[in-house]
Amino acid sequence: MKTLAVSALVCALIALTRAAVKSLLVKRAASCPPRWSEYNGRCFSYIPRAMTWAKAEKNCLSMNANLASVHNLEEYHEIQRVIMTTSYEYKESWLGGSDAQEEGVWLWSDGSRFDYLNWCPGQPDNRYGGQNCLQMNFGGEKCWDDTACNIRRPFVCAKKI
Ligand SMILES: [Ca+2]
Ligand SMILES: [Ca+2]
Repeated sequence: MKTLAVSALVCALIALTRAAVKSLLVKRAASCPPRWSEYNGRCFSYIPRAMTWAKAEKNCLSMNANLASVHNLEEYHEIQRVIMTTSYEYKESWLGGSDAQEEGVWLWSDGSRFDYLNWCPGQPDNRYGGQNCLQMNFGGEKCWDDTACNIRRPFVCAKKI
């Protein structure tokens, strides 16, 4: 009788585990909309149409996203890969960083912590006293530069799953 109870319990556990794994797999498959790529709990999309930083952010917002924030080198490489997949080059593109509210205080438009930096050497330099938006894939090192927010760049949107 005891053996029967134990094996029933084991069967129940196996069934539960299978159900949990299945629901995880199903959830995972349905996690990002078509043409968005999933990485580390977020969905990323490269929009090749060049526009100002603010228009780019509004465009992302219309898709329930923000301009992408970046929190480590692996994420940065993933965003570069997403751009490369569409444009076949490392195009200079907007990310969600800006110091428009206060010079030198960088914030991500999605409200996350500015906890990772990949500035190019000598950047951010706020050149001509008016560079408040963050473009990626800048220069030979494909790193970050602050530039004028009203120039037009393609951009990367990101949203949580
Ligand atoms: Ca600035
Ligand atoms: Ca600059």
